[in-house]
Amino acid sequence: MGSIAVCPGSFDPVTNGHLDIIKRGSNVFDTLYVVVLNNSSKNPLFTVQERIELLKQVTESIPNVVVESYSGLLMEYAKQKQASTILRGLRAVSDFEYEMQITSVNRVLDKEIETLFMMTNNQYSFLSSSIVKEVAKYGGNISELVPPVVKEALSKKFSAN
Ligand code: COD
Repeated sequence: MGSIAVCPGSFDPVTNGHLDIIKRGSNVFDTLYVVVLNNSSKNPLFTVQERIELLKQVTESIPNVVVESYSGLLMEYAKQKQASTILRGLRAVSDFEYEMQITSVNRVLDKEIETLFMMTNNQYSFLSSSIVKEVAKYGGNISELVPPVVKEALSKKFSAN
């Protein structure tokens, strides 16, 4: 069995920053599960199914990436997949406290599975799903921030509202 990692997130929606971490992660691990989970402190714009569809479309050329969703705890999912590693992206110092908190909780839940952090590509250090939604909502140009299918999905969402 090769190396297995899980890249968890809300992905509401997937951005070029996420995609960069997913691509680089897929070069490091034999199999990378990208999993859409619930973050109870966020109020999502896209349904889980919509987020999965977008992730599948933007990762279809990466053969060792598998996209799924899970409604329980991240560590339960990782155990089911026999993953050795949780892969997270780090953007700025502001991410640190939050990441340290969830990593510490996850370590209490499972001591065997390690969390690894990949530094953002400088080009995407400012980028988040929230920023993208904010710009798209007011009709700004998000072409450099998200893949074309995501741009289209966002304009549909906001024109429907
Ligand atoms: N550059 C680099 N990395 C980035 C960028 C960028 N521009 N943007 C985002 N990332 C990284 C993030 O740092 C993160 O590692 C990943 O991409 C996903 O980001 P988000 O914002 O989509 O996902 P989060 O932070 O909302 O994910 C939180 C979880 C859903 C993983 C968490 O809430 C969770 O595990 N939920 C399941 C329930 C659970 O197990 N809870 C216990 C632990 S809190």
